Amino acid sequence: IEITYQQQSQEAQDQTFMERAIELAKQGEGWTSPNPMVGAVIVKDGRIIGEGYHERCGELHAERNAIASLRESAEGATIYVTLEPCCHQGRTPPCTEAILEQKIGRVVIGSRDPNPKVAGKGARLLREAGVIVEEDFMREVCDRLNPVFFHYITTKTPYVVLKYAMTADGKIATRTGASKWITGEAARQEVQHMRHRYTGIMVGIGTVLADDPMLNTRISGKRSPVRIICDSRLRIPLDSQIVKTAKEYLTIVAYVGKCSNDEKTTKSRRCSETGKWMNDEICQKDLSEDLEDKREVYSDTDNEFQKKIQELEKQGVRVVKLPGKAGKVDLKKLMEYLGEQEIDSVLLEGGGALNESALKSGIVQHVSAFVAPKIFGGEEAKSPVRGLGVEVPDEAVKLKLQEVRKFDEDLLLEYEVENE
Ligand code: AOF
Ligand code: ZN
Repeated sequence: IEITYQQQSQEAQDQTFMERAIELAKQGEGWTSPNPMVGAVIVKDGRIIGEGYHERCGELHAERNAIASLRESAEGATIYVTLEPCCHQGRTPPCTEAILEQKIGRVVIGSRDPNPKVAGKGARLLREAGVIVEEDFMREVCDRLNPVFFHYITTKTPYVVLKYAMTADGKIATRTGASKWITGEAARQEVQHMRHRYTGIMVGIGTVLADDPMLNTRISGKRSPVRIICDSRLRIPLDSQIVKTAKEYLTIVAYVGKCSNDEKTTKSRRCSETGKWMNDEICQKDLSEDLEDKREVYSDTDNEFQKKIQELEKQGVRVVKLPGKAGKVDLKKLMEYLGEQEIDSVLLEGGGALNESALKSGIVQHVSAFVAPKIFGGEEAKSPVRGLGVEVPDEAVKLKLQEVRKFDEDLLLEYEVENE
């Protein structure tokens, strides 16, 4: 009975300290990218003697920060860390070394680190050095800290969050296009937090032309995201808010180029509004996306085009030419490019056409859908995802409900996307 009691109390203690480590990890939210959020707590004789978290990419890891806070020896102590300690030389030296140097006796780990440079090697190295290592402790809770990191480190492309606010009947605007506001103050404040949390924010050129948005974070002390505009034909106005503030907020405009074969291309393209093929001949055939690509030859040698690029660059915009897919920026390629720029996550804020392309191309990992307690009605009133949509329910993009949150009377539905 005595032993059972002790075991239970040890487990309860472990939980308390891991919870503290999780709380610490969260303090790095929005600042650690492309690194994970990690917290660490060092405990001796049931007392916390050191704690820390990963504050910013390039700076010390959680374990080393916890060690730096020590005011006494950690020999024989337990360290609780929300992620497997690293064992590689990255921007900073391996945490396993620091743990061994301190002669810490036990390491309790939450999440596993899928970084190929770590991936179990950190835990093994500690074990081989004689340290007691416990893995997967409160793993699910710890894993919830870092879906972005887990995706980015394994795919090298950003974790994309599709976010929209709609009425209870699925409208993002009224028939006249008015959309201010769908949700209330508290929900809109949460969107501001999302902009801090994710590294990039992306919209289509249609949204820029219609709303002239800033796409920044309007909470002092918070980070603003890198702004990414999908603008295949480079239509962004030089006097738009985005361009005017590009020196202040990093801004990437992705374009495809002018189609040298424009007439032929428009003819053979399926109209995204009506779903009709613009050319009956091709309508009969199954026009694969590859074929569409071959049909379209893009060039940006046009003088007018070059001038626009120069002017945008002068204003501080980073203009990036990408391959096209059916006349639009190939989103998979764009994600690869953003990944190379260490953009580990993207908040996708519409519009409906870009949302559709994003879902279709399989780049979306998560959906954050706000639902406001009101009904707009109207056939002409837009919904979050445009295009043709699927033909049968079986073809739907499948989601897995993760969490339901409430902001006053608005709901926030958090879904993971089940990409094949
Ligand atoms: C930890 N504790 O607090 C963090 C870890 O370039 P570096 O040196 O910052 O290393 C980044 C990698 O280290 C990152 O990809 C992930 O595998 C791990 N992050 N590990 O033990 C931490 N932030
Ligand atoms: Zn480390």
